[in-house]
Amino acid sequence: MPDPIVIATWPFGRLAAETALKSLAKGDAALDAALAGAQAVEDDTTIRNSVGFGSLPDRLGRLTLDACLMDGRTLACGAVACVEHIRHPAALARRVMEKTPHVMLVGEAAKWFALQQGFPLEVPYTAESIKEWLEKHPDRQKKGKEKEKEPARAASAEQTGAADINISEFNHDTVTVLTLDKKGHLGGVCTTSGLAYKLPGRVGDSPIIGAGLYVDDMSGAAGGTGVGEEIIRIGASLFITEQIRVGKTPQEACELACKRANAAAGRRGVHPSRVAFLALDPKGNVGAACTAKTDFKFAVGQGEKIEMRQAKEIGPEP
Ligand code: SD4
Repeated sequence: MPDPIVIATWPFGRLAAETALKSLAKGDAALDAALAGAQAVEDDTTIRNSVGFGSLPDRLGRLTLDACLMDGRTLACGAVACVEHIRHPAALARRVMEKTPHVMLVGEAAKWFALQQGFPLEVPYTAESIKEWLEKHPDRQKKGKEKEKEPARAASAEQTGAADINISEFNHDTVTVLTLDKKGHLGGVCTTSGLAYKLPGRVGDSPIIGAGLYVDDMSGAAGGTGVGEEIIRIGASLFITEQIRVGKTPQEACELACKRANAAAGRRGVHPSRVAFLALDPKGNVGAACTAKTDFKFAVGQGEKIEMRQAKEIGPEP
């Protein structure tokens, strides 16, 4: 049996990996360990970018959270999307998985279910998150720049809000935690507040099984982070695990997903967005890759050690 292992997205993945590794060392199941790791990041309100309370809200100032999880033993899975005032959306997703016949609950109804399950309603904002949200609001930045633009272009960006739905260094980051336990089972959890300043109601890849996360003991575990629209478009996580199923290594499978994302952007005549993938197979092999300029770092925890690694960038084919 391979040693337990955890991998988790972005520099704050270290906290997730440390927490999950302790849980795996005690003999906890992969899913329990992944959830403990993800929850540690949800609980850290200094992580402003986009996980849990204290992160940056949507365009109208509402913090809405998305999460999902999946158990590689049984393909049991659960998800919540666009849920407000609940501190632990990944734990709520687990209740959807365990207490309902459904896979996903959204919005007000997910909050209603949370209350029914005994989750408290809490205020998700901190003084720092409100200050930063106000200061960096794209509409505010735009005001300064608008004078330089011709009026027609400024108006159309205003109408759709779409011009700002991309990634910069401060508006994103999702924690995805993939684990392999002592018994050789895989688990995965993904939790986020999505892209900062997203349009109200927008849901990205993170709570969508097959897009932001997929976990199957018979193939592998995979997760995504970055611009969710691009990850959904190529069904990335299921694609990666299916590549592992037919013999690719997790590294090869993640690189193939980046090539798909690049090709999909090419077909629409746009530059590829920043997306990143990570994957783990049942033997404990790890892979990760990202599109150009994504600068994707991830944590790998095994034995007593947590190591930060830099993912390979895959640019568009010439
Ligand atoms: C989303 N994929 O909501 C998430 C955001 C993210 O790194 O992961 N950013 O689209």
